[in-house]
Amino acid sequence: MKSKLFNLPIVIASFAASATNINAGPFYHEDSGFVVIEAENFSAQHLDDKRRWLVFSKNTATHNFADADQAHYHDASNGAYIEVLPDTRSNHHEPLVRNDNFTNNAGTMAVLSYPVYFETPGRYYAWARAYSTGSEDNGVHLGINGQWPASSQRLQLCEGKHAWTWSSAQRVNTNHCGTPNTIYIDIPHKGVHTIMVSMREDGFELDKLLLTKDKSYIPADKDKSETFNNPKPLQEKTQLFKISDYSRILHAIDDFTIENTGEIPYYQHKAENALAINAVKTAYRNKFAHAEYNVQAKEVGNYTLKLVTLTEIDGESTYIVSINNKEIGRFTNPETTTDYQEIYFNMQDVELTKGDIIRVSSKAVTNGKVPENGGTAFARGRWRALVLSKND
Ligand SMILES: [Ca+2]
Ligand SMILES: [Ca+2]
Ligand SMILES: [Ca+2]
Ligand SMILES: [Ca+2]
Repeated sequence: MKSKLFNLPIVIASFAASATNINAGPFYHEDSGFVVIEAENFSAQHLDDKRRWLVFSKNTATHNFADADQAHYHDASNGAYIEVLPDTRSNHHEPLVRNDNFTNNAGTMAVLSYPVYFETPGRYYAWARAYSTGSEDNGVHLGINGQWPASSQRLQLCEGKHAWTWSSAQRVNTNHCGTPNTIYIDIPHKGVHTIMVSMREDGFELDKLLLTKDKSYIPADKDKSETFNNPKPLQEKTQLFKISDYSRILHAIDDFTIENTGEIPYYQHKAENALAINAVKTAYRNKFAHAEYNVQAKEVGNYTLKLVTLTEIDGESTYIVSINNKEIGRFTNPETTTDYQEIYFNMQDVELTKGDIIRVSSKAVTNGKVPENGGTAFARGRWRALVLSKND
């Protein structure tokens, strides 16, 4: 079972490290007309019962497949490469067996996939960095999206034996070594396309692929680094941190109506996305302000309600939730040393009917701890949301 090890693509450290990127593999994109791929970072391999691309690096275990040469990872880009094995035809004395150790039918044996996002469609000249030690290990097919265009079949190396060598030559009947700079792939439109590799001759060793829109570009040595898709971090939420299982969030500012009953009003504290009481006005202190929500037909059902309030250092406000003037919850914020921490108060088993009026009330209070203008500062009864979680 040791050989199974060979089948695993190398995982790039930067992709493996992030917990929020667990499913991300080495996905490529075009960067300014270039796509650079480490061959060992393929996403998938198919049709590999007879021949299979195996990854070689300093971490590779020994194997017992037919193979005429030693491993060549020392000079390989990224310290790793792939070879399609077994290699039962390493020289022309060994018999050629079609669809076994050789195939001119591109896309039928040991097919690798590399998904790439292309911003720029058009013609890309394709180069392969390969290592050949004989005459029967130096041809490979390239393709795109399951197609194997005539322009990208039979990539061939002749020169540069026993060294990692770039080639973009296509083998033709009149020149078995291939015509230099003739392999190309046309990208039909902007979007994700799968660049593909398949076996032509077993024993082929492939280190790296380079696609360029620049016909005169000639890669050298290990050339450019891989062109990875490098997404920016996703936007994380900055509020309602612990709300993860809900049917509907009723936002204090957006969904509640500030009740106009002649009692004290709320104002909208936009920066904190909360309703609040302007406790600068002494007449607004120690009295309840109210806001209401009218239950819609689609919200009828049995719920757990969660009131989200915000702590304030200068007082512990009281909150009341009622439905049709019947109180279903009364809560007081805990003491805090940090302003605007979210506090969650639960109300279980709440039946909501169409037309019900949900009212949230709160009060501006002081705990006498924060001096202000000869007196002490008041908490403003801030709250952010009422969260509805439907019970099954
Ligand atoms: Ca070998
Ligand atoms: Ca061979
Ligand atoms: Ca070989
Ligand atoms: Ca490589």
